Amino acid sequence: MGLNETPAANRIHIAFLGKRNAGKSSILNAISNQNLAIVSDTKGTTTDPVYKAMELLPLGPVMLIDTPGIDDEGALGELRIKKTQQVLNKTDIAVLVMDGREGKSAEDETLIQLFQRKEIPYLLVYNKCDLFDYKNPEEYSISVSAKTGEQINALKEIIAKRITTEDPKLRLVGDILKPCDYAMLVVPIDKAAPKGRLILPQQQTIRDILEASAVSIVVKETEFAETIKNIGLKPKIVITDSQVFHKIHAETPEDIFLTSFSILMARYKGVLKTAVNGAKTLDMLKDGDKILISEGCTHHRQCDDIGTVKLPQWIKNYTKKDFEFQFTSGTEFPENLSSYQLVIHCGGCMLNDREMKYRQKFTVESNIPFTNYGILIAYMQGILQRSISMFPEFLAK
Ligand SMILES: Nc1nc2c(ncn2[C@@H]2O[C@H](COP(=O)(O)OP(=O)(O)OP(=O)(O)O)[C@@H](O)[C@H]2O)c(=O)[nH]1
Ligand SMILES: [Mg+2]
Repeated sequence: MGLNETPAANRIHIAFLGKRNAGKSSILNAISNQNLAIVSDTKGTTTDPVYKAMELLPLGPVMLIDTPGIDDEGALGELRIKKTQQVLNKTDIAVLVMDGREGKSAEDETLIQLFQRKEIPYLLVYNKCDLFDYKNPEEYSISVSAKTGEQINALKEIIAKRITTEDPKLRLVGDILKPCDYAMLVVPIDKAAPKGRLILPQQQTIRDILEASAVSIVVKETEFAETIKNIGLKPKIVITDSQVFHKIHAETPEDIFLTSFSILMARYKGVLKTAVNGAKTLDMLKDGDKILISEGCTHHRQCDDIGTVKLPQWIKNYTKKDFEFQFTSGTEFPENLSSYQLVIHCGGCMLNDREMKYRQKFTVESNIPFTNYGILIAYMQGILQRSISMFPEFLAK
């Protein structure tokens, strides 16, 4: 991935689904104006989801996902359908593609029900309108021809309209800052930090502080104590990387708010309250209980080390109990959680919002407590209460 490219997690994921031969791959090619996906009149041409990152005007950075036909047959077909459902866990907009001459089938109705159950905005595309008289019968539906390109631009526009914009109430930190407030950001530059840039949560926090007309002062942990002494005006808040949470906690006067980037991200993604409650259940677990530690990415050596080695050790030191740990990484996540007493997830920087929300929702609906690395670590270090006390929803009454 180039330095200036949008990470996959921040792209709007648009999946094309439907029966075999409906023209899913053809539509993806028409939209992207490239021959990315293989097209043929043989049913079942696409056998695995195909991902294509691109800029799609007027939307911006998107991830287009071509999928195998939902009506596939046999044992292999079943596997493909399972894959398609996994795709839906990260889909922001589902585009149901149909052969307009046939209209909506039972399989299509089943897919629509699935979209509704998963609360995924969707639209209906009646393809091959070069072969029938086109009409636009329902809301959020359109007739197009992938072959002639007719209505393909209109399709892009209704995809863009279908995107539910983020809840404007969700802010990283700007909502608790007034103009000209100081916010101090602590960013360690160690060998795990990417070369030449800041990571996304740090960039987004600085941006949000600017939008609140407040002031960011960014320092490494080694200059923090000196800076906070010399700064003159008292900062409203200190936001630190979790790795140096303990040190910064000790060096931040008690009357200054202190939190971490991962806590800000958790709040922004709507998982903070659940994760705080989840962390507190650690005290109630018994010897032999099963804990799932789930990592969203497969290639971060540093995350891997925290998840599989450090975290179990810290948990053991804190609880003095013996738990059974199980681990998953990347896109795999158990379909049945009933054997676990706690799920601990990474911050999810490599997963898109929808996938993270799905995992949280699924865990909570399975009646299993859910928390994440940063919040659990803060809890075990006795800093959690302090680091959420500034948010309206946690303010002591
Ligand atoms: N006339 C006409 N034919 C089309 C149109 N779109 C696709 N086709 C044809 O329909 C057939 C199936 O197209 P694909 O894009 O491979 O369909 P798919 O939905 O990806 O099919 P699977 O990968 O098998 O699930 C091909 O022969 C296409 O050339 C269209 O708008 N008009
Ligand atoms: Mg295909």
